[in-house]
Amino acid sequence: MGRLVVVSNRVSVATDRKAQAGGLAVALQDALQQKGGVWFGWSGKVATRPDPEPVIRQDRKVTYATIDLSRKHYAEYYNGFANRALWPLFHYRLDLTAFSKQNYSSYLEVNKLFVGHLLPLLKPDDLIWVHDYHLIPLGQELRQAGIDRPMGFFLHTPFPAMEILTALPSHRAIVQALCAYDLVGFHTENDLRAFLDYIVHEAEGGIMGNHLIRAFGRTLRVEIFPIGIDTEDFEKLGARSAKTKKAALLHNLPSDRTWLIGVDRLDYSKGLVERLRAFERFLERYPDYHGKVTLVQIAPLSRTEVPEYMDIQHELAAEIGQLNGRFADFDWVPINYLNRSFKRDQLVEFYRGSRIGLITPLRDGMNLVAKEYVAAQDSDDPGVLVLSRFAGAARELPEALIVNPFDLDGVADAIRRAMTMPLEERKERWKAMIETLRVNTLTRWRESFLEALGQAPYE
Ligand code: ADQ
Repeated sequence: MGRLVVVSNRVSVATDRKAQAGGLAVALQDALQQKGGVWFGWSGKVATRPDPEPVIRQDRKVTYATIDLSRKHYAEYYNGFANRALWPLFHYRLDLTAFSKQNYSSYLEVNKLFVGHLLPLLKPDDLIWVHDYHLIPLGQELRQAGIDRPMGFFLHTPFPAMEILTALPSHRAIVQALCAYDLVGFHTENDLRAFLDYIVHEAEGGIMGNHLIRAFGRTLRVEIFPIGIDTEDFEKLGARSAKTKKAALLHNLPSDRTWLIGVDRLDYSKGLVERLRAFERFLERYPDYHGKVTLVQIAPLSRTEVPEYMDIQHELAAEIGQLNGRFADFDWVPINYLNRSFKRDQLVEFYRGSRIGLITPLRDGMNLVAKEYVAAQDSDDPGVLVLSRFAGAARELPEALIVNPFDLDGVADAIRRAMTMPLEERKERWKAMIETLRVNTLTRWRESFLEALGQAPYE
């Protein structure tokens, strides 16, 4: 059996599993330790010297290779092209998308550079799995370097509709690069449909059935692999947190208060401003709830060097100030806003202690928080998930209260409905959701992708 080679923008080196909030990192590490292999990517640091070399660390069967980015590449490849062109575009934010030829050149350059450093680490029968929008051209570069091993790519963001994607000057090159892989995975049918639409109508490609397509002179497999969570772990942590009954944030606060929770990286795709406005609409329309409900919004800062992220941070702070100023009382603030990260067990305490999980992104590839919220609930008294129709998770969790985050009245009504939902209905909806999550786990996601990749080449 071949080794596994994972390439992703960031590498999570296995040191302390418990400290890792991200389940994805653990899932990939488990696969790497089982099969042996390499995890290659950016170290997260900016180089202090020119021409940085990878730092190699060996942990049992896995080689971790991380490389610093030059200041120029950090600005142009990471902040410039990945986070100011592809990220907003893939999240349907053409208004926030900034294209530049220079940034695109750096993007290609970094992908080529990564390949140059990866090649000496490869063995003849490796399976190669590349992750996310930062590294789309990596497979094509590997092919050009003569690697003909099975290569898979998984996109963690949405894949945008053709009309949006074609606004990117290099759209054709990007899709052609995707077609250099043997297997391309998406979260949802929507993403896959958008991709196929492009293949047929822009790339003169064809759909051959059995998940196979033909485009740019290659045959590849394209399929959906909805990412899951470690459901069992979240269920266990949820049960444990109920026993300790001391959610760090919640335990000193009035017990007659109902909590709504939102947990998101501070990103414009997460719909935070719209969420606050919807909550404000709820407070305007249902004054009986004044003094009784608080929205706890956890939003650690993210990509702070990108101007659009500074803007959203300011906008959010202003919105919260205005809202709290308008409604707060001596003994009540409507919004509790926390710009920090928490350990997984603390997050679970917040999830479990909150009557409503308010997860309303404007666009999201999947949204794991929605799944984590459900898994952490008490089966005898579960909370209600209010979930945006534009999160990939809505496809798998139709029993949530599905909302349109742009429709403030609709979200306000859903909050009210969740507040008054009878126990029987809450239990019924929760049961259907947890059953799905127990089947579609993170392990299943990883195994099904690797199984499909193991069958390549498909011709
Ligand atoms: P993200 O945009 O980061 O991921 P999400 O899927 O919600 O979004 O994952 C966030 C993860 O970070 C969750 O596991 C959550 O528990 C954790 N997290 C969030 N806030 C935290 C905090 N304050 N402290 C600690 N942990 C926190 C991208 C895509 C998503 C896709 C995932 C996986 O944008 O759409 O679901 O990748 O493919």
